[in-house]
Amino acid sequence: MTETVFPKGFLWGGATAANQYEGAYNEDGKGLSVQDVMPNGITTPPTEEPTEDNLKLVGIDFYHRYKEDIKLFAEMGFKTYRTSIAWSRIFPKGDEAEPNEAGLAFYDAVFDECLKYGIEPLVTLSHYETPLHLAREYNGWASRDLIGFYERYVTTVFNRYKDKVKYWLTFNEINSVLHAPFMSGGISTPKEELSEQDLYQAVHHELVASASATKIAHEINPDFQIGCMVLAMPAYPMTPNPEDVLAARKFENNNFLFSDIHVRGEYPGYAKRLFKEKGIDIDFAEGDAELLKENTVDFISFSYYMSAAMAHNMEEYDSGEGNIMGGINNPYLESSEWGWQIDPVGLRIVLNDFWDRYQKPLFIVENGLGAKDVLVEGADGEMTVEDDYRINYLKQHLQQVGEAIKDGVDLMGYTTWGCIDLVSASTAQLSKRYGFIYVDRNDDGSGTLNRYKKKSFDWYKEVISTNGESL
Ligand code: BGP
Repeated sequence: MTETVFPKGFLWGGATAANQYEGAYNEDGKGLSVQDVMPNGITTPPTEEPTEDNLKLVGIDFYHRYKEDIKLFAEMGFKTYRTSIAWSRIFPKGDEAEPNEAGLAFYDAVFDECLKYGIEPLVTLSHYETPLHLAREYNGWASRDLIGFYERYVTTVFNRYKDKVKYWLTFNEINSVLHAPFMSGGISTPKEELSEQDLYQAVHHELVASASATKIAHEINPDFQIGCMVLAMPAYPMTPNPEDVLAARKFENNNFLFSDIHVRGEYPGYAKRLFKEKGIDIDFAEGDAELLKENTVDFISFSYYMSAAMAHNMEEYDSGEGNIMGGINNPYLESSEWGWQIDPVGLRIVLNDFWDRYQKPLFIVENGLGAKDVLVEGADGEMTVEDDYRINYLKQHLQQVGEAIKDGVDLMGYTTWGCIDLVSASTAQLSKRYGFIYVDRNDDGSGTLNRYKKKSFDWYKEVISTNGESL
């Protein structure tokens, strides 16, 4: 780009989640979360107790190294930093009356450290880390009881951090409850035994909890900006056959359903039809409809990793192995080492779709390339990673973001996923790396935990310092 199209004050930064990098899983009063019994990612059932092979128990030890890490983020020039609060640090079991002071103090220290460098915290309240006790005793978000526990938790942290944090996200990728009920919703019933009724009812509880959190937040501090967070995935028809176009639309609607309710405050007509056809009858408690309608979000945030190709006759095609929500292998796109199809233009499409649909500010809070990095000695004698593939990926995506801004999209910011290497959510491994900063820890748990700047570190630093002009 010869001149920047990114607005003044654009929030450049990076994103993480507590369970994937903090470690210290049982320190200072923290209770267990669902992640502490998920050593193998989403496809394998949870273990009874935490096991040593679970990389998340130590993570990348951010809990003890946050000063060093935030300093590196500041060196890159981050304007914002997305992290989550581990609910089980604040309410170790999730249902007790009083919070854990040591947990609250930890996030005070983290946010203070960010603010010291002028970095605005962007905080996810629930990022795949429901307290395990709530999962085991209540069946997680399948139970309406979770709404009350969540309200208590968010009220506590909103009050505590009201002068430190302005931007909040209620639930990470809320639509993922349908695909990963234990990880995303703390639902202990095995997936095969869950009906769609159960799943959509659980989502309803989260949507009501999100609206309630939005209400509480605005009462505590009217300046708070509350966002929803959805996993975004545009869908393309495999052919111009109208039946394929319709199949693609239906797939997209399965995702829009969530943002529609967050932003417009009511279930859309197509959802009512879908539920009728599937025999789903959502149990609305008294006041739910009003709460949803009156407490819509201030902005829409989303993760973007890939698009999906759809047809009415899916069985006749090769399925896109690796694509998180399924779909057909798109012959026009390349794939990452994990089979995730790479589609920068899809990001422009998704931005325009959201903007046209809602006319509310947008925030890209996850995007990036998971890759197998190799640590080598750089020209200056320091260890580094020559990650030109990551630079290319991010550059192509950001150029499309620039196009979307030129299209008229109102975008608040962009945070790359896993700005420092962390444990992967789907595979629970460390070898799927996203960071600008390499962390010396391997899938077998070995490593010094030392941090090294990758080539992309300086590249991103320049993108930020030129407000995107260097792209
Ligand atoms: C999103 C999650 C993140 C993150 C990312 C990358 O779905 O919100 O927690 O992990 O995906 O996925 P993975 O780690 O599986 O590569």
